[in-house]
Amino acid sequence: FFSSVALAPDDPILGLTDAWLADPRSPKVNLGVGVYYDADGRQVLPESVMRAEATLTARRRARSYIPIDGLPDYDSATQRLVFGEDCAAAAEGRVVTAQTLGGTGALRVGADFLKATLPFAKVAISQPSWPNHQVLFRAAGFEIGNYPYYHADSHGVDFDAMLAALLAMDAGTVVLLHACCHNPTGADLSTAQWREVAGTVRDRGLLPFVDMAYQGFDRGIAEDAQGIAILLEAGVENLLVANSCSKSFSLYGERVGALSLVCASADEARRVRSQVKQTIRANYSNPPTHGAALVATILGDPDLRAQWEEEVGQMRGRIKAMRNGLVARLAALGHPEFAFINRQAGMFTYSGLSPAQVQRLRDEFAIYAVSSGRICVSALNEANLDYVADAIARVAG
Ligand code: PLP
Ligand code: TYF
Repeated sequence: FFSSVALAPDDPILGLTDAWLADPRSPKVNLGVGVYYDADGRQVLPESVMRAEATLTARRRARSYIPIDGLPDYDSATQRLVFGEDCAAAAEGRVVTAQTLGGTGALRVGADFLKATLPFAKVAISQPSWPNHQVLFRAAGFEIGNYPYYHADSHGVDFDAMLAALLAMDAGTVVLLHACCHNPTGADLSTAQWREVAGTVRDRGLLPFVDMAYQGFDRGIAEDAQGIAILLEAGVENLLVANSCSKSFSLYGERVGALSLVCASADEARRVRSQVKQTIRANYSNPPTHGAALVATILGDPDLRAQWEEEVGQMRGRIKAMRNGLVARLAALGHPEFAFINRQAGMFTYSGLSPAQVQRLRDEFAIYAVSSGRICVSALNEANLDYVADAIARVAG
């Protein structure tokens, strides 16, 4: 039965970790996958998460099934995290939030819901984007197009080209936007640019789907969600948000995220929720308990929440310090042209290195990066910064 099954390619990012693990050389550095590492190169278990864990353990909860759309406390706390405390749409009962299996699950449930609701819609994704965006929307059955986003020379957003593309899209096109910390480029829209995008999306009748996987990693919790608030202020009637707690709570493997859908009325929201639940039911029935319970515990306790925000701030600060460190070392090695790295937001730098240069980093220095030139800055630390900067300077010529 399976004799004709072809070998599928490895995930272009997760596959790098396997190759790095199998590499016997020392030193070796994994700058591939977007995971936060601390100053000692270790993944972190935030203190706030550990304290929430202790609270949950003491409660000795039975692990019953939870609702199809997730833990109510988690859903409401996440909704406030994503939309802010004073969101009119939320107060009017127009926002549906459903716990999902990470941000990926939110994107897929959202894509399945959209395919069932708007079967002929096109989907537009930034060029470039996280490769899984294509994978997920294609798997849901969509035809996918790209809109120009990145300007290689300025290392920023090619805003004129992006806006022209939005203006040329068919009404009803689903436009995937990164809320902050654009993956892979680290180039984000400014507040003024968000306002223009919001007005254009509204006037052209486009449907925004905002992916927020790095809330808190650029400027702060509310600041990084500004695009969502701006879209709503502009009067965009419908909007989807996929948010992830993987990075911000360091809960990667617990698979915690949420899909939120802004609707035109509370009645519409009731109907939309019923369909989202149908989609979830047909996939995995209901989500897991533990990660969402941790997040709900943290967000529901002012003390834990303050500690968590502080811990996110520390991660953000360390990444910025590593950007600075890399830029300074490269400048000292005769490469001041990498100064743009300090202007990029989030976990990644889109270094501009070619696939051949990335291959040299791997072959000659056991440094693994994504072939697009994307480097995970949070994998840098004082112990490997000189080594990495020196290798980049060598391959950059
Ligand atoms: N969206 C983007 C842009 C990401 O970089 C990631 C990274 O993991 C995700 C979504 C998915 O997050 P999760 O790991 O929570 O599924
Ligand atoms: O872009 C990244 O590195 C993260 C992690 O299939 C990731 O978003 C990468 C690939 C993938 C799932 C998660």
